[in-house]
Amino acid sequence: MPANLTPEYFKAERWYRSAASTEEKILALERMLAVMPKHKGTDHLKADLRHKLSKLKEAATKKKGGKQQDVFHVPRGGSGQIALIGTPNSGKSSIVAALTNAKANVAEFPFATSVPVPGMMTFEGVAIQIVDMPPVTAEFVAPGQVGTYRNCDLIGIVIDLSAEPVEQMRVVLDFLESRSLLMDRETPAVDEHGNLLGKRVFVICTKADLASEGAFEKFRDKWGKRFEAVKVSAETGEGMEELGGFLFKQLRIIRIYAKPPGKKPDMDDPFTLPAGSTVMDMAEAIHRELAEKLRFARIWGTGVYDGQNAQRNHVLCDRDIIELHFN
Ligand SMILES: Nc1nc2c(ncn2[C@@H]2O[C@H](COP(=O)(O)OP(=O)(O)O)[C@@H](O)[C@H]2O)c(=O)[nH]1
Ligand SMILES: [Mg+2]
Repeated sequence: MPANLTPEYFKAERWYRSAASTEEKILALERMLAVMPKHKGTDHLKADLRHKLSKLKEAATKKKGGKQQDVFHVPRGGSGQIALIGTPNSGKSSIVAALTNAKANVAEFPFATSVPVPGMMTFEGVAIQIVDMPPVTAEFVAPGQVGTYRNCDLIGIVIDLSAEPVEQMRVVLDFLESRSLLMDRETPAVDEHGNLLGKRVFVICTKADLASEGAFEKFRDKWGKRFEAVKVSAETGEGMEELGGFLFKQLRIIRIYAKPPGKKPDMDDPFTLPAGSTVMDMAEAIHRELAEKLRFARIWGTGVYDGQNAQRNHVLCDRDIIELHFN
């Protein structure tokens, strides 16, 4: 491994290794090539990556004419994937359209959305993927839909506050519970080996502009203990600004900024790790093999004095800045 590859490079490399599709692999490789330091020591690696890239591009063009892919498999992107769920017309597509770059299909008629549509939003430098979904009803669920939910990090129930929230919750929870997709304090969902199947779930109560006075409070009285809930309106924009922070909180991740020794940290492009991650987890996120050579870290942030030395098992906090020192 040539020396002086940067954290940025290793980040792109990690993206490449975790990429779920050929298209995503291509993007990651291009990123690796773009951020690679340019000098003699990297010539070999560069040639190697270019070779891989052209192979992948070839495969991608071939595949286009080939067999169809499962449209319900949505490759994960960003620091977390949130799949929405709700009954027809509850307001799912409007939320995805308001938050992300995706062309979600907002419509007055039900079943306008027939396949998952992923969109990407950013909250304070963190990319969060939101997936618009076909509706669920008591009678009909699109085949394949379960697969999308099985694969996501978090499920957001979208409730139309102006129309029978109790009935909507019944339909949605029926769907999730009957497929072991729901996890909360009352419902741990595990398979026979004890693996978790269920997802954490929260609720977005929308159409606040149409709802009757006190509808949200009533909803929270009934469901608040099991599910965190927010109130928004895609129409007036009420609550939409706070929604980004709420979604970030639901993902339970922390932002960590890498600082090369003697340089300023890149505050625009944090690494994201599960809450509770340690210095060693961060080192592994940058580069698995390099992590074993970690000698110590210096941290600027919460619960430490500036530049404090920290051991491998030190638990990091959201927004910490970390400088890693290797052997
Ligand atoms: N007044 C109001 N209408 C909304 C709001 N959100 C969605 N709608 C309307 O409700 C209908 C269904 O919305 P859509 O997002 O397509 O619902 P979906 O079927 O769950 O994806 C459309 O006519 C939207 O314009 C909202 O917050 N307020
Ligand atoms: Mg829709």
